[in-house]
Amino acid sequence: SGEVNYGEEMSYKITGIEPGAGVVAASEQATEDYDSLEGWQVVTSSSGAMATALGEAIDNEEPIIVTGWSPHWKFQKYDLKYLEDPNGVFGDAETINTMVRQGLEEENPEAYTILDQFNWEPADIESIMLEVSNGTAVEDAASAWIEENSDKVAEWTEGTETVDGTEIELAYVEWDTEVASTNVVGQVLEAQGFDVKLTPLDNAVMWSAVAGGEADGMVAAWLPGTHATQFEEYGEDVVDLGANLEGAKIGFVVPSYMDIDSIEDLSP
Ligand code: PBE
Repeated sequence: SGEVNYGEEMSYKITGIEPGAGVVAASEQATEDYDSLEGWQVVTSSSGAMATALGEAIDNEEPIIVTGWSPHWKFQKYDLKYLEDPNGVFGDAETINTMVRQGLEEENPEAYTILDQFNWEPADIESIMLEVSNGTAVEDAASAWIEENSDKVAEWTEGTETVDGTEIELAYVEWDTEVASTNVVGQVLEAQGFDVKLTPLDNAVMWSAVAGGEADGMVAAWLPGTHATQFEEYGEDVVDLGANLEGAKIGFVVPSYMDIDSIEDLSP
């Protein structure tokens, strides 16, 4: 492999997502760390635009490299592979953690406990993301999942009592993963009697909002690698409730029909 000049075919462009995403920062780092990516550029856009570009490239059997992550519905919809990353720029498997503001445990113990107990598997979140990618409203996909998984949800609310309109605000970023998880947790809290507000923000703003107490929490911290910069800046001012999902990953993702396996198979 490595003989096809994909660089020229792609104008040396990697299809990125939102500028604030950790996967974009890691991708830009990769273009500096790999000789094979000299002269390549990460073009930022949005998660939605990335998904559209990926779908179009696959329809036309054209080469494309996207800044990808798992869990994600694209792996269920298309035949894709991660490019090997021998330099380890994208890190290993990650967890998605829940972070809450200081003082939440004392001031809102029921919400704190539910957020602390929230925990699920890649297959759970992927099933919701797939529905949403097929056109179902996220509110409907989330409520259907909750209905079908009442055992799991009961574990999250275990030991808590219902409340009467206590306010709780969750920050998130409009990435497919976070849209799914935040909506599920929001609906579970609502069913327990909370007055829930879900606030979409830029990544860094999400972290600073929880650190500064403007938001009560978030379920969108990708660690240890993807949000290392944000964790370094805000980690001491947030309360880390640990992983809500294990087996997350980021990297360059390409259609399986591309005749390369590693970042090193590309050429400048
Ligand atoms: N993501 C999805 C985010 C974290 C969740 C991989 C696009 C990021 O890169 O920051």
